[in-house]
Amino acid sequence: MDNNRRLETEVAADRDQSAFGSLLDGLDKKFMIYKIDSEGLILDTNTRFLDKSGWTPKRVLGKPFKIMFPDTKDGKADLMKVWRRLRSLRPWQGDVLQVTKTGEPYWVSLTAIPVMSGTQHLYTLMIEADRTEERKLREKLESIAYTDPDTGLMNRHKLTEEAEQLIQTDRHFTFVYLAIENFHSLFDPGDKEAENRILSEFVHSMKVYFRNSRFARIGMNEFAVLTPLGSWFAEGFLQFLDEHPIQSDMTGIPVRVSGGIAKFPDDQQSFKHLLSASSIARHRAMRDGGGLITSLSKPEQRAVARRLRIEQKLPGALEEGAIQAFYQPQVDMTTGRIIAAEALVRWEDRDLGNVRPAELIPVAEDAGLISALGAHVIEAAARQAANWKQEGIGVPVSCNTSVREFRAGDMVTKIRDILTRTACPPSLLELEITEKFAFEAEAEGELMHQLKLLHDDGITFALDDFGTGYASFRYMQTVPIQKIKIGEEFIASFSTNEKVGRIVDGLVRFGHSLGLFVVAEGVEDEAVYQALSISGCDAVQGYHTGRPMPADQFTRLLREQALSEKN
Ligand code: G
Ligand code: G
Ligand code: MN
Repeated sequence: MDNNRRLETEVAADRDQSAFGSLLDGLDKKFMIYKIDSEGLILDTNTRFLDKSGWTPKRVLGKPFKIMFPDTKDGKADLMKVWRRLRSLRPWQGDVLQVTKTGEPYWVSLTAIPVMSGTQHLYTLMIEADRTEERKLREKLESIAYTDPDTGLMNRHKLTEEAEQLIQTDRHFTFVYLAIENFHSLFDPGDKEAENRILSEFVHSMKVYFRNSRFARIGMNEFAVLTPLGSWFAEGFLQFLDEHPIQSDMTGIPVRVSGGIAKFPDDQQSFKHLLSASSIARHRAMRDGGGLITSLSKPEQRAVARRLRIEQKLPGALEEGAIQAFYQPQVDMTTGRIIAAEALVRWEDRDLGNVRPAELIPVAEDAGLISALGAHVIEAAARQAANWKQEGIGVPVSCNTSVREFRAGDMVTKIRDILTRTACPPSLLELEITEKFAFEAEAEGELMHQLKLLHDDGITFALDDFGTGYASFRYMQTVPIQKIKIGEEFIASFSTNEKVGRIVDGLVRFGHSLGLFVVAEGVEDEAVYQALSISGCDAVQGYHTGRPMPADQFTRLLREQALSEKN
């Protein structure tokens, strides 16, 4: 650097100094401040910094600022983060742990600002606010948030984090779900002391048996163990409990334990899956009489994994329009005309393959997605019905519903919105409800109210799977139904089983006596068709008269029908 240039920088530095002067005065009162040069050496400090850090100016000036960071892995990582940023002359802000001269840790919120004069780096200002109290409070809150107060074990929240950490670092482990089945019969209700004694004894047994493992309490009487030990070892815990019964007041306590095991990564590959698979195994163990720790078979493990994959992919599939409605014709027995289309949900996924409704609907219900799924199908069906009407080949569409969609509360608004949006008249929409649904609606004013409102709008209702549910017909008087659909369970053995034949005859007559339209479902061949015809059944739906099919195929059928009627 020539003389002129040096002079320029010094002048700039002076100007800078004075500009900062008053600003620094203000900061000085509130913050710990020091300056470092471009090598990271400490140039200057204020008094607050010296008070907190325990350094004297004589000792600290000229030392590398890395002395402020603890000599630990985290400390070094923090230091590197800050330093890398400052070396590229960009400011850094964040919370870091610092140490005093004698090694006492304290938290600060650090703002590090490289001060420039033009392109020249003058120094870096390190401004720190003490965060130790906040940190202490936060750590205390975290420990409360992470531990079960009765046992001191981790809670479910912390367990999730721990397990996910193991999974991320690809560490093999066994997930053991344990439950004391007879927990509540082991002490008098309200005897908190006895309850805690039993808990602590049980926890002690777990800790003695499962070495090098992590334990969590995940329910009143439920625990989880993350252990590197194998499943055969986990199963042995029951024998250990037999041989070393847990004690209270010198007497053995007859705990009955059941459990489920799932291994990472052999059985399941995520925490949710491990929890689900082990919980299902545990419930089955309990159902089979308890006193058993067991795991699911390979096919069952796969079923759990598939179920959760369905749950995970469903929202995306709904958004992308991967879920469609297929349509199956209902055919009038006297005229042979298609008089309605039942909309049936279909989902073909690249990984999952064909997700059948029987699989999909229960998952959607459990995952709280049934309303979204139902609305999606109803909207597609209503739009289709409006199109057919426009073309002059209109038939009503019939949509399946789940009682949970109505329990969500806004079903009426939702359906009205759909009909408005799709320009589908209410008379072209039929909703199928199950007997179970009708039975519950009869007792629940809120459900009944919704059915009535929709019925008043002109929407019709069909009772699906009739005869297979509840042998209670009281709802027939109050629930607004216009149609019954006799379930395929009956129809399948109709022509071969005389008793079933008489039941179907009876169901048809029963329906007619109430003035209802009767449809038979699952009609697969001519013999059944003929027998139903003799019974006086009004319409059929089944493979014999048409399988569920995509909309365009159904449209062709309707066009052909319209053509043949013109001729
Ligand atoms: O098409 P499939 O036979 O696989 O249908 C099985 C079951 O799924 C049937 O009982 C049918 O009522 C139900 N289902 C089909 N589509 C829907 C739908 O969109 N919503 C609801 N809630 N159930 C449906
Ligand atoms: O429960 P619900 O009635 O909504 O179920 C109708 C289901 O029955 C449809 O999913 C359809 O796939 C199926 N289905 C339709 N026709 C036949 C048939 O002729 N035989 C059998 N086994 N199933 C049928
Ligand atoms: Mn149906």
